[in-house]
Amino acid sequence: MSDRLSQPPVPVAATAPARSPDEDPPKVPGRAAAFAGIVATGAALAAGELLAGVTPGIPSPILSVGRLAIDLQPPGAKEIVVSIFGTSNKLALEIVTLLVALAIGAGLGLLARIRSGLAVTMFGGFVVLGVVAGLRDPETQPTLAALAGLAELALGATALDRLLRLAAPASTSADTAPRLPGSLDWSRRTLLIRGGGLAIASVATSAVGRFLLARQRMPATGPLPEPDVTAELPPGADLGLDELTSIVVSNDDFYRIDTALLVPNVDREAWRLRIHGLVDREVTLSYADLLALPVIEQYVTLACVSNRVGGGLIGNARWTGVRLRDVLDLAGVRAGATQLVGRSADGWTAGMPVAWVMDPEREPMIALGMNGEPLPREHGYPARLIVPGLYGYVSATKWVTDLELTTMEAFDAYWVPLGWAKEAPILTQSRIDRPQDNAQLPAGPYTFAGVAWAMDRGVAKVEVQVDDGAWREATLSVPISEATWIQWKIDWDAVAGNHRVRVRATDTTGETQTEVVSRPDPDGARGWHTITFSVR
Ligand SMILES: Nc1nc2c(c(=O)[nH]1)N[C@H]1C(S)=C(S)[C@@H](COP(=O)(O)O)O[C@H]1N2
Ligand SMILES: [Mo]
Repeated sequence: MSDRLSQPPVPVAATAPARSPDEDPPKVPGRAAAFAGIVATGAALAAGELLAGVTPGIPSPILSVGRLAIDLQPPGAKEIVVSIFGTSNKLALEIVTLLVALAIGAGLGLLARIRSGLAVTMFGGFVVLGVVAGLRDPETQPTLAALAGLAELALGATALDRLLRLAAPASTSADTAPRLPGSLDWSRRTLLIRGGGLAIASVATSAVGRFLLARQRMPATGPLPEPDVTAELPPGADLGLDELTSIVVSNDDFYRIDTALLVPNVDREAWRLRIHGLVDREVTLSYADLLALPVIEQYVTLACVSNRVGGGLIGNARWTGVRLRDVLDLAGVRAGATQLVGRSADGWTAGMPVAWVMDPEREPMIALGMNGEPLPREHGYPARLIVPGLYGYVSATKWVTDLELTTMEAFDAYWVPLGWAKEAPILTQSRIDRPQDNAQLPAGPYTFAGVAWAMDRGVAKVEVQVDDGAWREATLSVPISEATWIQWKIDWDAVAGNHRVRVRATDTTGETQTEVVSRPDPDGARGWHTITFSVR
């Protein structure tokens, strides 16, 4: 005792016993190590988000790995994910990706207690995975991505090392300090304060990064060309009932389906469309080259194969653009070509029969505008395919940059190996918009209404059945064309009780929808839409 007191004061750091390299590091409690791993991983990811936001060409690690997960998904996975999370499935995927990364971080923190070199190496391995996943995006600049990866690794490894040091039970000073039972010792409190601070800073940094990333991708639009051929809505095209989906869906309300976590950021001036494969001469067109062709306008209803009976993954818009056949003629389609493959700026593909595209009965187009505005970025700016009568996944390539003429046998597009049909014309369907399921209506006169479609054959009739009554034919809106949906309505005298209403459409080939409701895969949902409601 007296010996100790008589010693000259020394700096605290110097009292820590020096360790030789082969000595075991001080034992860090497991929870503290996992915490350190999570915080360090979060800091590295946050740095990645910030760098991606500040510098175009640097990929966001979370988005890159999420995109990889989408592309590597097993058949059927999308159906399950969409049925659980609906249209928030992309946000859900990002959150899951983040949680998995943080869980791995916890594991690395634990590993670092025993083998810190191995933990840092594995940390580096995950950073490399993130960078490699990012390289799959054509907008990524490899050198910048690699430098960003190094910075993320350096930050993560440093943070892990510092936090683990804090977590190590302090030697002399803490041993001598009196401890209240149950209280945190000083080193653990420092770990929580520093680690918590770093975690908060990481969340803030990520938010700034994402804000900047979104700003990078602000619409870079331009004037839409004046069409040489305009499309008019015939009088009576819209029945104008409230709660009934309008015959033309606004760009803001139009459904959106794609595999892109980040909407591709395509510059109209730099954009090119290459047409190659089984053609007489390969051509590459600029946006200005397209505008040298006649510009047309037409209404076409786009439908998603994943739409369930009664679902909303369908919409009708006025598209402005050039005829796809005019573009293909510039290259000259060779006789042996049976499949046209559209490829997007982010590597997605759709494949459709050449015969479908070449049929003079319909007018497939390269759309540049939607409802009188340049294509919104989410809907394919600056150019996309619109092919009447085919589901979107086999035709409607957004951000299209490449058209390849090949054979049906030679190539399977994106969704085909995942269990979806290779050829997918849109099935005849009808939907009840009013009333909504489980609605309560007052007794008295009521009008049932909805939409029906059979692109691009056209709807011949829509029939409605209340309870077990007779099928009655509904009044139809004036069709815009066979490439679009129609609205239907039918009056009814609502009587008290619980009721069921069903709808079925017949197309112009005479085919009526089948009754039994089936799942969307592999080639579109079938079955009559049914609504139950009560009148009191
Ligand atoms: N590049 C690209 N284009 C794409 C897709 C995609 O994932 N990537 N999805 C397709 C699908 S499945 C549909 S239903 C339509 C939807 O178009 P929209 O989002 O403009 O409504 O786009 C098609 N075009
Ligand atoms: Mo789709």
